[in-house]
Amino acid sequence: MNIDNKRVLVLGLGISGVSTAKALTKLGAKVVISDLKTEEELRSFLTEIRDMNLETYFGTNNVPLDNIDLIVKSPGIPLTIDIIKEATKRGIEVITDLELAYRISPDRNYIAITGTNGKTTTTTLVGELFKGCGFNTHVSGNIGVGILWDLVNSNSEDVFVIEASSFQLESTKEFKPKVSVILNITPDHINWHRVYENYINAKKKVFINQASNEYTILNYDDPLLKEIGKEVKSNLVWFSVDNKLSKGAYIENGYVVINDGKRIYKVVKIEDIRILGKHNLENVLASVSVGWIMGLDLKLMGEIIKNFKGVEHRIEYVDTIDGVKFYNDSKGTNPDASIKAVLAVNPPIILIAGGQDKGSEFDSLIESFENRVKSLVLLGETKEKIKNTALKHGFKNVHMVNNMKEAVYKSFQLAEPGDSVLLSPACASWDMYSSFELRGHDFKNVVSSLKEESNV
Ligand code: UMA
Repeated sequence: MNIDNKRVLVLGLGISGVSTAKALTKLGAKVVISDLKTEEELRSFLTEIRDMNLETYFGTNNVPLDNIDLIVKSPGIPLTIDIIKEATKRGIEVITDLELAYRISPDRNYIAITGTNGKTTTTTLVGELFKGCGFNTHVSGNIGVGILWDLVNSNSEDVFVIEASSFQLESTKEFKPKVSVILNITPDHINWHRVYENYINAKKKVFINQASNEYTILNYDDPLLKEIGKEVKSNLVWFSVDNKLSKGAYIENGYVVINDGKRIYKVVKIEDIRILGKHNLENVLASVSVGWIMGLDLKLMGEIIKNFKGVEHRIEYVDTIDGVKFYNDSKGTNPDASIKAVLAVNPPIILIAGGQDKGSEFDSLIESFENRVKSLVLLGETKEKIKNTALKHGFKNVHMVNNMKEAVYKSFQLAEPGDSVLLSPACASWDMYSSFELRGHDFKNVVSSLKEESNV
């Protein structure tokens, strides 16, 4: 796609908007920017693009659409807002940066990883595998600086490991990676996608355009993905924690192995893997499958996996105070992610949960408590909803708090030596914070002040 001299509206000036505006300017497009936030609120983002000659609309998304050739929207902006509806009526295309990256350079080594949970850990680990095996690698998409700025500063043989969110995938049309991965699918972002089916369809777009010279990697243990596998037209590769496969990645005699259909290769011993929980084994199996398909050295991959300590805000060990261990799983932004954290951390657990209401149900989370979670400390918009679900299931040890400081102090008061305090909200952060990262940092800061106070 030739973008030179095209008039492109970049809707939303967050991380992806800045990356898109910079890349489009470099490619010779005439860039128009719009964001609902004011210039003052966008100051930190504007410093990055201040020397560029851009037409700007702040505090509004009402931009005159005459002469706009294309709209690239921030992934989180819903397709239902007025300007997008008007653009669609006029036949102006609305896409996300992921689609634009593909259209500008369709022949790149794109590896796109999606799923409800585990995306960031898997994307990061796959990035480490390629880097460790000597490839010039860009880890981008839902993490990093935005794919377009990476793309315009890359070489044709570079590898792009992309964390693809359902928001990004929803607005793709032609996008087609060399390798796609879906880790798992459970209900999430229902408030944005309106119904679960739309969310599933967005995820399927990661492989839907792929053909016989490309690869799709799916989780054999996920019943929905087993069904979805029937729709795959590229080379389908399965991975499984629970089953032995005639071809693919799985667990055998305490090792992660690859079966290429003729021989079985040991990659890494399970006890040498540092990231906790069964879900992380799935992430390792998916990562190993990508590496195998792309011809990476299996032994070297094993060494890299042994050294991989995981990602911040994903069941991240924070500290121990008076024998109580604290874990930050702020990225546990849906019930399924939090169930995985509850199953991974050592019980007895005091769970801190609650946040923005995405339309999720919390029954399965409460059911996962069994003998693992002893107390539930709740904050945020969903605290009443989660409390009512807990009581319905007969779980009565529930404590309501107003902020992170109260949550951490209350949890510490409820804990005994040997217990684990786990922040895994099962909800988005956007009711109290601008990102899950800030929520996780707040948790870690409060834990650190608690430690200082208890050492006095
Ligand atoms: N805005 C408008 N009009 C609207 C709505 C929003 O102008 O109607 C503006 C907002 O004021 C804001 C901008 O659009 O200034 C968009 O900001 P954003 O934070 O939504 O987007 P980015 O900063 O570009 O971040 C996005 C991803 N955010 C979302 O998908 C919501 C980031 O994922 C991603 O890291 C970044 O692009 C780089 O690619 C975050 C996320 O939470 C981590 N993702 C969700 C998740 O992981 O569950 C999908």
